[in-house]
Amino acid sequence: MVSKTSLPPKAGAVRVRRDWLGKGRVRMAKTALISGITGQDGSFLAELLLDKGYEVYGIIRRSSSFNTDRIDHLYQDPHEKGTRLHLVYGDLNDSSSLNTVLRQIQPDEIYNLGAQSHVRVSFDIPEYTGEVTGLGTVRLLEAVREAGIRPKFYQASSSELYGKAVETPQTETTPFHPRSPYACAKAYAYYITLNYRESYGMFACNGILFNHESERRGETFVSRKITRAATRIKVGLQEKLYMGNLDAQRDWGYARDYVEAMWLMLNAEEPQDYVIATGVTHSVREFIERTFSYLDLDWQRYVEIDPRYFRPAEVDLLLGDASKARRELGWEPKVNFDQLVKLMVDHDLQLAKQETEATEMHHVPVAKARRESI
Ligand code: NAP
Ligand code: G4F
Repeated sequence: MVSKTSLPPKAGAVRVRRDWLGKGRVRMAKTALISGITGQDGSFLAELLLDKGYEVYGIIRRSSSFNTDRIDHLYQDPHEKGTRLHLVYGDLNDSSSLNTVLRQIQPDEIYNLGAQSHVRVSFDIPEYTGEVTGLGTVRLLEAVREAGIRPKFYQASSSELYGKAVETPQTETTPFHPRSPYACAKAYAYYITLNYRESYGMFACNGILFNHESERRGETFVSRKITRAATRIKVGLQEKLYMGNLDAQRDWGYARDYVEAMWLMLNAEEPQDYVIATGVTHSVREFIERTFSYLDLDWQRYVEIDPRYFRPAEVDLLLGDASKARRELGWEPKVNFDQLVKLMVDHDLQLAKQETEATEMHHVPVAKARRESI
């Protein structure tokens, strides 16, 4: 259902709306705009909203190689009738593109998921992370005001805000202590979202989401780095897995469950901030053990520690209490830790087998690891 389309020409709000929909057509379905639609969460959210009958617009960045893998299965020839997923070019670092997109699409709901989202990388590019992950949010909020529209606004806030956590489990009232440039940028985004709710009466919510993973997780995040490496080791494509701090503990859930919470927040009576978590925490070591044991491998033979993967400041323990979301939104996670590991391993084992076949068929050299840099 994707149409890669350029935006209609700039014009007054009413005329654009009519141009956009085609002469004589009245917009009945709700319209959502997603920044970060090419990311893990963006792809699951797009599916959810399309299932609910929404017209979905996604902001994508220009890239020299295709970056829409996660949403390509939603593709539909734009010449066909009924296309409901549209991709528009824009960037959270570029106010004018956001102003244009907002003025022309006039969405009912905005999900701001776009970010430089890697904590370790944020230490390497702190300024850029601040621009996109922090200031990007105010650019989008200002574009809403500039367009003179009143959409509901979801901000992808993070459990990284708790950082050196002062209490466990963490709730909506636990004080923040960010431990990375990423978390500092997310703190700005959190407060500016709250500020626009209080200053302008916007229906703006922060979802404080704890770690959530899936078969679509970026391969440099720890869960997917582990499942990708272990399955490649299983089929003989890789020999070692180099890791950083195995003692860190995270509250890991399944991304598909978490995007549902985003939608529930924007469709509640009142705009509020919510913690979304499973309420169970595991160490990185446990994630490794569970993955390798599911594959009948002894992890200690394959895993080595490389100090380069340690962070200048670590977040030791995250464990969320999502009671408020359960009570007020009726939200609950459906996938537990074991099921999460299993579904990721099953998926990546297939991928590793395909990789082996492709390697044999085309006689290409085997990469020793997927990505060693982070
Ligand atoms: P992700 O897979 O890294 O996706 C990030 C998305 O942001 C991608 O679509 C990326 O586009 C886009 N993006 C990056 N820079 C941009 C820019 N300058 N302008 C516009 N878009 C830009 O992240 P995710 O795991 O789906 O997470 C979604 C959001 O939730 C992020 O804001 C993240 O920080 C936050 N969050 C995630 C978790 C988690 O555990 N997954 C937990 C709490 C909060 P490209 O594809 O072009 O790079
Ligand atoms: O998977 P990670 O890179 O995720 P992290 O830092 O918790 O951040 C993720 O979750 C946040 C929500 O709390 C999001 F806001 C954020 O956008 C992102 O999605 O690392 C998890 C833990 C860390 O303690 C890290 O030090 O795993 C540890 N770790 C140990 N070895 C490693 C590695 N992490 C990575 N990426 N690579 C390693 O080799």
